[in-house]
Amino acid sequence: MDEDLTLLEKEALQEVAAAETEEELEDVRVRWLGRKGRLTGVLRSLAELPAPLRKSMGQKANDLKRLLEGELERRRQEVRRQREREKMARERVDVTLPGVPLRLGHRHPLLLVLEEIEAIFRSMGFEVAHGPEVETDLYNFALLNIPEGHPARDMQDTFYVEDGRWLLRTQTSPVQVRFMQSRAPQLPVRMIAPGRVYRRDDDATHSPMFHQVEGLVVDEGIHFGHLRWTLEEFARRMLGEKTKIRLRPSYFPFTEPSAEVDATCSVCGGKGCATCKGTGWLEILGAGMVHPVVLQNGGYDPEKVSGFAFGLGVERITMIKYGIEDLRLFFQNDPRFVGQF
Ligand code: 2NM
Repeated sequence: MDEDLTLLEKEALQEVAAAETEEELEDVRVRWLGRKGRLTGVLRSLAELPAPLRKSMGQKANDLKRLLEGELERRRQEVRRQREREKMARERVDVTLPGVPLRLGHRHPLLLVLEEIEAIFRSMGFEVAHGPEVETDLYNFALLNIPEGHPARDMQDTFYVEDGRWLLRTQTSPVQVRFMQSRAPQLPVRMIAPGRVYRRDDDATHSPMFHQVEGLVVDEGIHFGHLRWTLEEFARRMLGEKTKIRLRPSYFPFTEPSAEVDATCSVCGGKGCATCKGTGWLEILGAGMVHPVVLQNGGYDPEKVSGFAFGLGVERITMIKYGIEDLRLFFQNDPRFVGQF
């Protein structure tokens, strides 16, 4: 029986050492220590032995049981570590390889320039106000002194919505009327109204939707000199400090007098080139002294206050600033174009 236990120990330990997986180890455990296991059988049969032999055999058999349990556990951990090492080797990654480049998002050139325009006017004390893109005839036209029958009101030029009570604003000046009405009679008013506007135009130089910034200053004693300085300062900050402006007489229903404002060409510096068609000048915006009727519609007394206003196209300013020749590039959103700014 002594001899038997030594043989059993050898055999059991060999099986443990030969097991390559946790499943195989579990099979070994069941085969030896399970309910019908070989060592379990030995321990059970001790009861039939005479007392002195039972004691020494019992001792040895129990020692073997503990040894086997210990070896099973040791081998289980060994197998588990081995499997982990194999997995690591299999899944090895070279962390020094270059990563997959992320394509970062960026501002659209129009937004970039719009933000620049806003920053320039904010620094001069202007507020930035927004308003609805779907407007009424009253705010888009009537209150701005644009009479019934004016060509701008034509179906050919304006997008009307439903029965003609609503329209897509053709300019952001309705925002300025709303702003004056909400402020009057407080002074001063210094604000710009940026946003999308809509006109029934579509060719190489006109888009049915484009972006405008209109500005408005109202206070006691505002005169044409304030307009001129403000717009020259804007042109210098936007297009370069050497930029000069010139004003040509013009007509808008909501201003009197009115002017078209040109800046010295930022491509040739005023010498004359293809961009400015040899003139040295580029038209950048329209402006004028706010018409008394418009001030009145805004809630201000034109006998006591005066104001100037201007309107510019963000697409146009962006094309001048970056030398972009085709307006349609802004709306095609080709990443090769919009990613350059
Ligand atoms: C322009 C040109 C001239 C203008 C006028 C007003 C308002 F609301 F005060 F009457 N806002 N914007 C204005 C004046 C706009 O765009 C070329």
